[in-house]
Amino acid sequence: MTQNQPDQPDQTVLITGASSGIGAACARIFAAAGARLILTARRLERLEALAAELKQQFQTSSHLLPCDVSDQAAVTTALETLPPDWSTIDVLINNAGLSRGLEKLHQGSLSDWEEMIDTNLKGLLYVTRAVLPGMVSRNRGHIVNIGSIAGHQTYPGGNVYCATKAAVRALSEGLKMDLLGTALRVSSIDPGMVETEFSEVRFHGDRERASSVYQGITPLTPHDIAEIVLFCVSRPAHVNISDLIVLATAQASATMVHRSS
Ligand code: NDP
Ligand code: 8X3
Repeated sequence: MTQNQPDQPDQTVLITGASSGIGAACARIFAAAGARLILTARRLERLEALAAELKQQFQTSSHLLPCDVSDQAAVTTALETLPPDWSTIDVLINNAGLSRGLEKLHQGSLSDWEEMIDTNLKGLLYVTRAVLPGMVSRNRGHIVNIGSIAGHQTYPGGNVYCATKAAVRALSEGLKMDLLGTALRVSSIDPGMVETEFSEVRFHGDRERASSVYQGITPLTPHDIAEIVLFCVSRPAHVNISDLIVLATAQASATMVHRSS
């Protein structure tokens, strides 16, 4: 499956936020490529259903790790107590994340801000801190962070969400620098509009408002992004795709979208 040992398809890939959207699509595409999967998210029943599907379709071995990435103690314990045959992680896909609200900063909800910062930024750090030492000691591994166009360009009401994704971009850059001289690779994949549960979560379950986000355009699909993640991971060992912005054809920037009426 991957660049380092193409003759060993059974690399172990840990995907955060595997219960939905881009994370679930990554699970499917890496399973099809022959990977073993560590699937994490808070909703265990969804992970169980996904693992059963992948077992049936691709004979995939999955290890389920129900976990809230914003709970530092839970993350550390979960990763420290992995069974020995699951503790060598080759690829980490830091995908778990969310947006909450689209209010102007002076009207924003502090709990929404905290949830975004704790998940998108601190959660990514906790998981990475727990997984990375093993990769460094083996001199082998690939970290893929799912950033966003929002980490490159801020949009009205995006304030704190955009700040967390700008932070993810800075962390990806910093990590690449810190790992210079090792064989480890770091990639940031930064999508624009992808139709997932993202907008429903942003608007606290308001499905009508969420679906209006994608009205009149053909948005990216989670599978589109998963294909790109797999492409990054399967490049030859000397190729590090550092940062990729991926937009729907109908989107030109964080704020410019062409909608057919
Ligand atoms: P979804 O809402 O469909 O999926 C989000 C995933 O993150 C779920 O699996 C959810 O699992 C998990 N998650 C959220 N909070 C936590 C938490 N505290 N602990 C563990 N897991 C958590 O959205 P997407 O697939 O769209 O989002 C995936 C990533 O892609 C996010 O980082 C998002 O910011 C980014 N992104 C999305 C874009 C889009 O337009 N959709 C564009 C650019 C980037 P559970 O609730 O079961 O814990
Ligand atoms: C998600 C895409 O444009 O809503 O990161 O910020 S956007």
